[in-house]
Amino acid sequence: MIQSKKEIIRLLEEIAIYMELKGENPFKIAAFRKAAQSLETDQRSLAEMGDITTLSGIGKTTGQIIQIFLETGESPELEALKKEVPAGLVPLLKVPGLGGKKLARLYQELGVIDRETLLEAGASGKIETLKGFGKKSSEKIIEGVKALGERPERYPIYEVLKAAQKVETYLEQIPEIKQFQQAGSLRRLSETVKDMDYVISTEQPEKVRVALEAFPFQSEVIGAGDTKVSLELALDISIAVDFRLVEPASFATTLHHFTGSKEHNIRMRQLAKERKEKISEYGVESESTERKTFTSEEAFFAHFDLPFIPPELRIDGTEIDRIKTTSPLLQQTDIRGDLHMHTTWSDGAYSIREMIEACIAKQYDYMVITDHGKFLRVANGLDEKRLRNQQEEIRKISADYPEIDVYSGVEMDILTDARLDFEADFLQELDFVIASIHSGFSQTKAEIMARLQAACESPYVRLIAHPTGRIIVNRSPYNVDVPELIQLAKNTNTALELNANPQRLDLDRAHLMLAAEAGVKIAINTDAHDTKHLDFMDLGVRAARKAWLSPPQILNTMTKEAFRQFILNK
Ligand code: DGT
Ligand code: CA
Ligand code: ZN
Repeated sequence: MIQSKKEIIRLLEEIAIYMELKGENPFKIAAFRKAAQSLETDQRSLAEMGDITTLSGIGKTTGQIIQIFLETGESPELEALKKEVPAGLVPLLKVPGLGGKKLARLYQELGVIDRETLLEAGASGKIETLKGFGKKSSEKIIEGVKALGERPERYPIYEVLKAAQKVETYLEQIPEIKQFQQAGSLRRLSETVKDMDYVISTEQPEKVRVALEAFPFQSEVIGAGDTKVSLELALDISIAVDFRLVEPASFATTLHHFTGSKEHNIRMRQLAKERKEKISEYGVESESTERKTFTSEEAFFAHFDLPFIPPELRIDGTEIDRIKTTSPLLQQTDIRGDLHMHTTWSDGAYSIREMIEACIAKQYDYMVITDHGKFLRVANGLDEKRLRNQQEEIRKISADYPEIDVYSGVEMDILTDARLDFEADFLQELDFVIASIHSGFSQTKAEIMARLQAACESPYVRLIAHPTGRIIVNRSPYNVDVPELIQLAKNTNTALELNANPQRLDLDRAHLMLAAEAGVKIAINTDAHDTKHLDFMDLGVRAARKAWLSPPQILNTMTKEAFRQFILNK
């Protein structure tokens, strides 16, 4: 079990926060913060640091906690703290002006344990009577809580994926659960999700219900019966989750039903009706036969003479017809390499060697190291000299790993005046050049398009990364005319990225379909800044399938040899 540096830092910070809420000794709390800070400022990756428990800035207790976390991936100290502090307190830390110290006092002195009790304390005028709070700050806190409390209608998928991991870790250790599966918009990889859905197969729903009611990170049980348990979770986001409990025989049809989409379900039901059958969450019925159940969704679709329709394609019902004539869709195993990733040379958390070994673990045939270029100073971007050194280093290290071809590239900025960050002569020395925009987001369409055109027209730029710059829900795309970019890419034989980071998924579905139709190659890349981020490839593949993409349209499905030729053939 290997934990990343960032995870250790987060662990230490989380421990500090919970200790603060609990009202622990400030010196103890400070020790955790100090340790987190000294890890953060250290440039080396975890492995390069060796035994981090001996670093100055990391005390004996902290060292032991880190040691256990490194060995087991768990922290009994943090878990114990979490049990002592009400789960409803943690989301309140997001209220402006309400740090751990102040919140701890509200908890200890006024019995505040969640949003409701905090609002009550405010309404009754108790907050302003506390020493150091006053009327002004009490009003500000209440305002903040109210703003926070109006929870958004829908959450971006990456927030929900994080919450889902916590949920699933918990489900995995309930012995009476035979099988569980995500459903709803989460399983369909929608960009935003209103609430989470799970289907659970069990022969002992009563026991599972009790276990679910004891889920640790929740603010309330919304409802609980033997077929459905609904909780309001208090994780980084406060989101509802519905668990459907079903007997094993009906698992496949219930899963299909609660995966949706609603439009997909309606179309499936029409299809059944035409055959004088009826689909319910429990199976397929007809007048002449008993209710039929299925061992898998594949078998369910096969019953209607359909191939398996991947959940991410269950959108508006038209997929049910289109799936019959489509070429084989992209699978995880079609991906032969990752062409966009960062190392400790710029703002990545892992060394070249660590990234190589992580890509080997993914059984890739090739990979490209693409740290940031010099323009991105905040990311410790590399100038010509450092890039040359890095290339030498990559060549040297990769000699130890004959099983994978490691290419040296760069993620080069397209400057605001449409110049590129490096001269053509220099770019020629690199194996693979990615160009992208990280500045001038408010420029006009003409300015943005001039920049993208300059990048596409450079003979050395092979790929435009995260072409629209959007962050799902949180940042709109810059002023890019995607159809025009697709034409530019086509004319210059430049590939466009499907950035698989769940905050981005950029290009999106509609644009991927346009690009594919135009015959522009798509590269699905993780843009990993951490070995764990390489796992985003799975999301990237699903996002590509959502756009009906098949292997020949994807740059990084090329064989090792074909990709080598592609690199050589500048
Ligand atoms: P969300 O939660 O808004 O992000 O999107 P979903 O698709 O997860 O919607 P949700 O949670 O209301 O329901 C989960 C699935 O259950 C939905 O995709 C299809 C199925 N479902 C729910 N209500 C209905 C309904 O009234 N008719 C049909 N045919 N299916 C439904
Ligand atoms: Ca849902
Ligand atoms: Zn980038």
